[in-house]
Amino acid sequence: MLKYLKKYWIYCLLAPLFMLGELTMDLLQPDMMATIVDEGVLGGNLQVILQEGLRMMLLVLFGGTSGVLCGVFATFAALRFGNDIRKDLFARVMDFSFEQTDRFTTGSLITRITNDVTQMEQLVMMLVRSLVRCSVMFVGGIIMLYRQSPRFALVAACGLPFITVFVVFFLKKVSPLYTVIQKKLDRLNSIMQENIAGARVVKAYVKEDYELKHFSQANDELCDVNLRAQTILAFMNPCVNIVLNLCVVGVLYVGGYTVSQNGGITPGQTMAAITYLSLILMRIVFMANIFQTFTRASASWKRIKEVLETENVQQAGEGKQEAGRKGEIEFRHVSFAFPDTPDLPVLKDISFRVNPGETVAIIGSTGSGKTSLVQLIPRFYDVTQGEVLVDGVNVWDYPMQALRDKIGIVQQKTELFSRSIEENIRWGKEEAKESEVSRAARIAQAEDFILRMPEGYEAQVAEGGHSLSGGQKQRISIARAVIRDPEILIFDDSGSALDLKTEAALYDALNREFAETTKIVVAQRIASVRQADRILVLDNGEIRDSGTHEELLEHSAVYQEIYRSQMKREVTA
Ligand code: TTP
Ligand code: MG
Repeated sequence: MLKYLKKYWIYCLLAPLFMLGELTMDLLQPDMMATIVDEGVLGGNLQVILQEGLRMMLLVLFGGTSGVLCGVFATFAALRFGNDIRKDLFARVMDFSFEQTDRFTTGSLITRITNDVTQMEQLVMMLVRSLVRCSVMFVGGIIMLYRQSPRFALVAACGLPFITVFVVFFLKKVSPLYTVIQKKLDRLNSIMQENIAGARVVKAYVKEDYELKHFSQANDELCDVNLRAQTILAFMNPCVNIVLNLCVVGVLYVGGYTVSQNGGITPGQTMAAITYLSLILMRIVFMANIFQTFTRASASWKRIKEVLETENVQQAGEGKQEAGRKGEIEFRHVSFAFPDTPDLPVLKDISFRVNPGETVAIIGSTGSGKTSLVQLIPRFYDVTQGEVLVDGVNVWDYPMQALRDKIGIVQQKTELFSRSIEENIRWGKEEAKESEVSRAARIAQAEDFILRMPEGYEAQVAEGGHSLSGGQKQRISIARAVIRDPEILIFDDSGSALDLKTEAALYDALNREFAETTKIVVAQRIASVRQADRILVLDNGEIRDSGTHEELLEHSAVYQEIYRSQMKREVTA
């Protein structure tokens, strides 16, 4: 945490310094008031009233200005500090592997980047403002009270232990609740995020009430814990007030008695003593608030640190990759299970080789492991056994960027950003010229529909790509991949939302323009794979057969079955 504060040390220093100016005003004012009352009002000396009044006004001006400056510097330090942490958190999250993002959950990561950082900002604000203010006021108040009379200080000394006991008691009860509150907030954010992103599904199934119940339950749980914490704290203030008022009675008694006995205490001093007394005792309550903020922030800091200290589990290599462009892929006895289900193998002993420039298709029923298999090539996940080689080098030995630069992958689930169509395509290669963008769109069979739109390439894509059809989204993400002109192109069911004619035109264009590029085409339809140089038939995580369309039709039972079922469907249709 200090690492983040160090950059703003000057503000962290200036804020408390100006705070001292504000404190001087708060501490001297009651004393001046005592002089005005004793010498001016009771002594009938107008001169003293005017003189002290003027001094008091100047003091207020000085104190007020200091207060404003203190606030400005403290806010600056706190917000800049939070800003830096948020940036680092986001960068770290961007660096996470798929497995790590899954483990933290999206909702929790959002809470950590927003709410937890806000708690830390409040802590900094409090450290540079309230902590200094509280401690100086407390000590200064005692000194000033003692100056009025040591007897008053004795009264304060009697009240202090009681207030401390109350405050410690309540804080002990409330502190553990803050960790619970953050967990509940995580859950609420997860539900909200899922439901807002999936609003169309919720509506399609008319599940608004069902999801509202789900949300309300999480919301109520959060509210309940918050209420529990606030109720405990609500008891603290009356208890402190009772002690405080008893002390005020004590001061009045001591003051009144001594004044009546002419014992050296004036009415003005008694009045000032009451102000100082509240000042001192209320500091304990403020200290309790500081402690609360501290407890909340330390729970938040733990969660922030957890993210900041999580290194990407995937250790990348240091550049042993061969120079030159080839595009060769080899799987050697690869087995794979997802990290959260290690006992459930998704791929079993997969071995195959794709030569540079070859087009290999992977076909198989849903859930057979096609997506899992292609995700191992750019290291979205790591193999459990065996090895994956790209251009003869184990993918583990590549620096991550070098490996991913070689590959253009169109994932099964299309993710577009809420920017213009052009920006979405250019996302694959920022420095691409306009001609490259339109070439990529042409190859992806997207140009026609883009130019038909009134705004063409400038048309904005709505959040989640909702303003586009499934097939349009697929084609834009294909354009985004091909614009990179990679050595290897992977299409994970990327033609599934295209009609057969458009899909055929897409593969024709790819074969024409990317003849040298290695292509892996994952598909469910025979029509999408029959042109491939080789087809791998995946069944329940294993490669059953491989060969050309004709070869497979001859000797692969699984392929024949897929072929028959699709032919039958086409005939009946
Ligand atoms: P996939 O590899 O996604 O199967 P697939 O691509 O062949 O299926 P589809 O044609 O429908 O796209 O999944 C293989 C198995 O792995 C499946 O049982 C689900 C499981 N799985 C996970 O456990 N976690 C994941 O993140 C994914 C993608 C799959
Ligand atoms: Mg899939």
